[in-house]
Amino acid sequence: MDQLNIFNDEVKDTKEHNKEEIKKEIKDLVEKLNYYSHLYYDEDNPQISDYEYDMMNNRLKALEKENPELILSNSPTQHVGGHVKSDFEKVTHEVPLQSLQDVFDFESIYEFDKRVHENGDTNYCVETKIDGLSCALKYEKGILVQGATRGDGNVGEDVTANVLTIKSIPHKLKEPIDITVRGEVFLSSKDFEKLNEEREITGEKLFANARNAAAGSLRQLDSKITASRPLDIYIFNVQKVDNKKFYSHFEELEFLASLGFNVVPFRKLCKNIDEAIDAIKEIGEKRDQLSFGIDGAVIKVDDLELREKMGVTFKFPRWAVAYKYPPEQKETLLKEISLEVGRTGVITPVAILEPVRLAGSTISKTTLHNEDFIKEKGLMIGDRVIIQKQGDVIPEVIGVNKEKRTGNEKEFSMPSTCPVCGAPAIREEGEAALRCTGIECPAKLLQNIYHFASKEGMNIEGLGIKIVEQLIDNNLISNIADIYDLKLEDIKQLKKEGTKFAQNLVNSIEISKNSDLSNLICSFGIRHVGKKQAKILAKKYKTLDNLINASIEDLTSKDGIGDIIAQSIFDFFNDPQSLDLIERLKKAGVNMNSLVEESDDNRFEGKRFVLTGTLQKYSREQAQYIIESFGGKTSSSVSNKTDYVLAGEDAGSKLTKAQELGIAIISEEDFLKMIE
Ligand code: 0OX
Repeated sequence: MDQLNIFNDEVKDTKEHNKEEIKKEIKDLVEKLNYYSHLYYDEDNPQISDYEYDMMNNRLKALEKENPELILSNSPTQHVGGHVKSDFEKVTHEVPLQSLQDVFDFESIYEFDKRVHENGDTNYCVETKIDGLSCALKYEKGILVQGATRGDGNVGEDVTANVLTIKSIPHKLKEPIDITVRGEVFLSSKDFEKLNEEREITGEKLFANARNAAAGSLRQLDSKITASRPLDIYIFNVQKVDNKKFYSHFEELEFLASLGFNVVPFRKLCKNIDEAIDAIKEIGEKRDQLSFGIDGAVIKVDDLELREKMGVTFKFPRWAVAYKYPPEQKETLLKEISLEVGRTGVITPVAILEPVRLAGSTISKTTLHNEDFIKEKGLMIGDRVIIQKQGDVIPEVIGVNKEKRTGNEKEFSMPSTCPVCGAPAIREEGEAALRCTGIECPAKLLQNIYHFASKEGMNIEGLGIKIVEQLIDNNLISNIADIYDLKLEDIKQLKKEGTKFAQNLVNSIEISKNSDLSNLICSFGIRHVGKKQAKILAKKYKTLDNLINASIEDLTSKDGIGDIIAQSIFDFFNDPQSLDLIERLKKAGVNMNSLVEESDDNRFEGKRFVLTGTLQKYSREQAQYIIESFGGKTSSSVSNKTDYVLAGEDAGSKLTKAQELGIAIISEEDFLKMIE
């Protein structure tokens, strides 16, 4: 998706545009915002920064304000943000969890103050806006009975089992009261970095930022995974309380602290808007030293009666706004430019930087994309460069501080040969990328195997980049199919890795043989074929042989598969090397078919499963996939609505709960019969 000029935030003179252009721009913005919102909410995988999202959203709002007749019904401005993922039981919030109106400058804060004073006088409370996942916690007689995500603000997901694993959430309050509170679940910057380091070693996909790591950790169907992540929470609101009346928000926060909650740590009572702005500036200055990430500051009317009077719009409370800081920038030294070779042979220049803290993490390297990018920015080795974090996602070099040049800086040029295998490196016409032409380049092999084993591919847990590197270095694998010849003894001999690790890896290699056809197609790393295209192809062709034999015309007869993708698929399956690989995988016993053949077989329709313990034949994801393909649902916690609990080895508390509630418990064997 191409980049918009989102920083041009003002709608300067819409009259200059003709209506058609505006209509097109609105449509474009709505599509992009909905796409990014889907990635953010459903996939926990943001591709752009909050700042970029907000800027696009602002642009859309401004255009819609000027042209109300062009507002589209699917515009994100027409519905409250957020989605509800179907894997969890739904919870309807008794009191909605509202979201906040964003503002990007102090002028808008003064306007907010003016609106407030049209209704009355008040203090303000300024708080850090913690960058995590909003949740509601419900206590009855002081005992925690339910934890739910915000979802769309009205309906969230029941994550009680997971919330119970968070150490800083009290299970019992200091007073036996009925209360529902709201807070932000988050991971500290340190814990987030540690988690990503561990994931790099085990080969799991890295989280883009701490918020997604927190969301991904809380929205786990297996609460053991949540328990293994050091999630934390800060509480900032009373949603509902029985037999108590508060007059001030600040007083409410103090009461929450007295009940035993961790209350949002930066909270300042301000007498007027200037004090509030000072508090916002203070948070901005301290931002770097906070142990957790923030995505702004919140200003709230402190007087609760005035809040009542001001009320809400259809989307936001009128008595609070969120101030969003511009993205953080830092200057640092460009020490070196190194080269990385990717799966498709693309040679990418990478900036090696003097480490700096930026928006909650330490940055020591970042991509420079390609030769053109380096030229455009005029980068030289030894330069002082300005880096900016594009929305807590990827740090980007945005410019050079040329005034600080000493004359010792060195020009950089891309190589003519691959830095790994020495084969010629070429840049094809019309392409920005430089590619290694070596057929047996070890760097490509490394990345290919890593991709094959990734979650979107064959999901071989434990086969991370470091292990693949060791396996190649020890001559244990020189081809993807060699993975299936690995023996326990081979893995055991790898440095530092114990027997338990080796046994687990052998097990997940074995389980990966039962992956769905869509995973197998995706695992080949065919150019332009990702998870989405692989699913389309698996659904259409049902077996790998059918796909191998498909003509280009047949391939393009399916929505979502265009000419370029079809050609790439066709070329891949007509390459003898690919066919050799497929033959070897077949011999190793790798499944070559769709796990669920009949797409209209809805034998599990209306049935809700809970998975617990370890299965022998299928991974949790595979079992989940099968259930959903047959029209069933899976959820994380056992309740009266659960139809079956599928209990594998070492099943824990969910099994006990199912026994208590008299819910049907099925073994893996029973399940296999049910899906025959
Ligand atoms: C935060 C945070 C979020 C209460 C009513 C509207 C918004 N992420 O830290 N939300 C709120 O306030 C809610 N406060 C916060 N501190």
